[in-house]
Amino acid sequence: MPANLTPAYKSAESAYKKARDPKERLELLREMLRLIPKHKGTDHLQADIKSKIKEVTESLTGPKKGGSKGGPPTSFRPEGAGQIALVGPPNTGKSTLHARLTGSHTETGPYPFTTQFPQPGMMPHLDIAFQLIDLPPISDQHPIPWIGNTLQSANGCLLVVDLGHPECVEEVLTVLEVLAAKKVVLSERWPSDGGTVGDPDDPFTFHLPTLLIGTKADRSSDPDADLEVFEELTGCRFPYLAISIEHELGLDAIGSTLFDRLEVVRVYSKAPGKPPDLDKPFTLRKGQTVEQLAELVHRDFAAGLQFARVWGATSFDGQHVGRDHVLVDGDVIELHM
Ligand SMILES: Nc1nc2c(ncn2[C@@H]2O[C@H](COP(=O)(O)OP(=O)(O)O)[C@@H](O)[C@H]2O)c(=O)[nH]1
Ligand SMILES: [Mg+2]
Repeated sequence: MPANLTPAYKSAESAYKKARDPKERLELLREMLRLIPKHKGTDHLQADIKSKIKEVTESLTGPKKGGSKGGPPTSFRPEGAGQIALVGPPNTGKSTLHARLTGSHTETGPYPFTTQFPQPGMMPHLDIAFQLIDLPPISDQHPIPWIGNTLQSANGCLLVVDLGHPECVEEVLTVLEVLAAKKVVLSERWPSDGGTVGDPDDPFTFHLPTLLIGTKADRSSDPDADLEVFEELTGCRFPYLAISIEHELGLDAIGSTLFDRLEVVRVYSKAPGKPPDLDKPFTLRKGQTVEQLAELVHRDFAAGLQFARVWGATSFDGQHVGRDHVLVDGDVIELHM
């Protein structure tokens, strides 16, 4: 029996697929459930939506333990220029990397499964920051019930591997399988490649842009060659970087790669008659407009917006522009209400 989904339902579903904030996703899931035509042909989809609602609700309050709610939260509202999850097998250096890049004090150790719960932190890059989420190792021995849901708020992930470890290839293939079973597909496509392609018939399969990170490069004579061989053996085509915490190698490239691949655009706001605030840019994505900046500055600004003035690389100084004007990195904007 065909599902015969209505345009209103489809629009809620496509908003859900784009949403990153768990609270926003929860609202959109409820809207999907309200709007979905209630008949036999949508039984499966209705059940999927209900179980998603349960999952996201629980993730916001912490995982259930012994029937009662409690424990740390397992999903996070994205902050900064993008949310990036640290994914990988045990002992590859995820927490060490997280601590080095964010200044966090997440536990690290020479034994597996030191990290139990997700740990957010901010990683500065230029005058912005990315949110890095450290995660427990992914393996088939220690299932993590909330992992699929936690990853859904991410804009991308770092797949952290230790190429010096003899079982590296098998372990990473297991990570990919475990995630696929949770409907999370690690994808080599980033927004800079035109974005990931989802399955139009399955709103709950999630494609996560992935950057492969080969750690402990201090132990290898040719870490880039190792990564190339690794991709051949696994059939993966992720963009990759070799790094070492011990030798401070390749660390800056992580921020700049994320910046480019996510197509981050920094925009500086300015009040009329005042100098621009060059300390704290707003972060948008390539192709976003004055209207989307206004929404970021204040919820009600977009509605009352009359025009804007722009100082930047693709406009003459103080140029008047409308709400559909596309912003570029480094633009200074004055919003007129
Ligand atoms: N030689 C070397 N060891 C590292 C590097 N990064 C992490 N390690 C070590 O790898 C082990 C596992 O690190 P940890 O961050 O706890 O791994 P996680 O399980 O992936 O979070 C620790 O003993 C770290 O000191 C590195 O760049 N070089
Ligand atoms: Mg760890």
